[in-house]
Amino acid sequence: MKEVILSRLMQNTGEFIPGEMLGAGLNVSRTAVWKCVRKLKNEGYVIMSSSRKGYRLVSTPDLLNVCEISNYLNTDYIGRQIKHFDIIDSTNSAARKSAEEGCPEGTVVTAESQTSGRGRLGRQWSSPGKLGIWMSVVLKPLITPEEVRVITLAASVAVVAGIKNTTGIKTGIKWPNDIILDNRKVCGILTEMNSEIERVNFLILGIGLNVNQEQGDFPPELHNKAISLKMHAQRRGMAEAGFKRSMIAAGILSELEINYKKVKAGDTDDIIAGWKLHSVTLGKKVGLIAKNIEYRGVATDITRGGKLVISCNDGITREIVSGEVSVKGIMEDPEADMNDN
Ligand code: BT5
Repeated sequence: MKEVILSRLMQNTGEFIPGEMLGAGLNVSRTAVWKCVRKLKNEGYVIMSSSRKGYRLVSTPDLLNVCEISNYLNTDYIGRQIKHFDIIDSTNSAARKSAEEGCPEGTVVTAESQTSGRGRLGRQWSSPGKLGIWMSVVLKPLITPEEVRVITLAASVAVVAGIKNTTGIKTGIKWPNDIILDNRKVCGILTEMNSEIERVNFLILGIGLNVNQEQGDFPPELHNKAISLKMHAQRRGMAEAGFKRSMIAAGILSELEINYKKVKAGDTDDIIAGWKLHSVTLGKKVGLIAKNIEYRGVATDITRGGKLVISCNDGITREIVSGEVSVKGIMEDPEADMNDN
């Protein structure tokens, strides 16, 4: 009911709507409508009430709920169903639960903050309240687990395009899933799957994007590694007040659907080309660890299947499927990543 009332208010922003019209067809009393409006006001919506004229929406808060995101969304199915939480352990865990319960493909889980946001290999993801985009998308592609890699690449390309389209900020991609801004990490992507040997049952694509944090909002250990879009913009004397997260989230979801449709149609050349275009890894000196052995070399290419090609100093060219690759000069401390694993 709250969502219907909010969307009616939003469709008529700036105009008064009588209480009966707001609740029309919902089979609810005027008091129930009033209580609902009070709940919305508590969430940060500024709504004027007049006993004669009804209710008028004056301004909306920056929340990652379905009404706010739908306002900017341009998709057929990704993000058409959104489960929004004020606080949750991890949107990836909630999305997995929804997928297990049979939610439709494209369902998105968003949260204003996460208490146990996670990265790969059990690492923590800092997710403070209302400052970033913490969201997970449920996908059900008819592919093998092998092919999932390309979807992570497609998601990286979508994040870069979504950020560019909505804020004008250009970011880069560090293989395979870090989005980099001013040599620091602005976004991480965590792909988790439920699969059998030959077939993926569902994928959870978790996206964590730092939007409006200030330096002090990050834990000290991330001060040299992490950045938000707002910190970048402030350095350039723009966007003092921060960015609208719902608009950026919708921009990313819209780009994600475009890329996901390409992957489903077997058209991955475009994705790989987009990835190469924005890569901060290709052409750089890299370090990598494979089977506990450390190699150094230069990243030269990415294969159609999403493997990173490294021309190693020992004269051998290796294709890397996963694992950590540190890029010299990106995120200050290339050795740290290598020792993490
Ligand atoms: C990632 O892991 O980069 C994937 C992060 C995915 C987070 C999203 S949020 C929505 C969804 N729900 C979840 O529970 N997770 C996903 P990885 O490559 O392993 O990087 C983790 C490392 O990044 C940490 O060990 C820190 O060094 C660093 N880190 C943690 N929080 C950060 C932040 N907010 N910004 C930048 N770096 C961060």
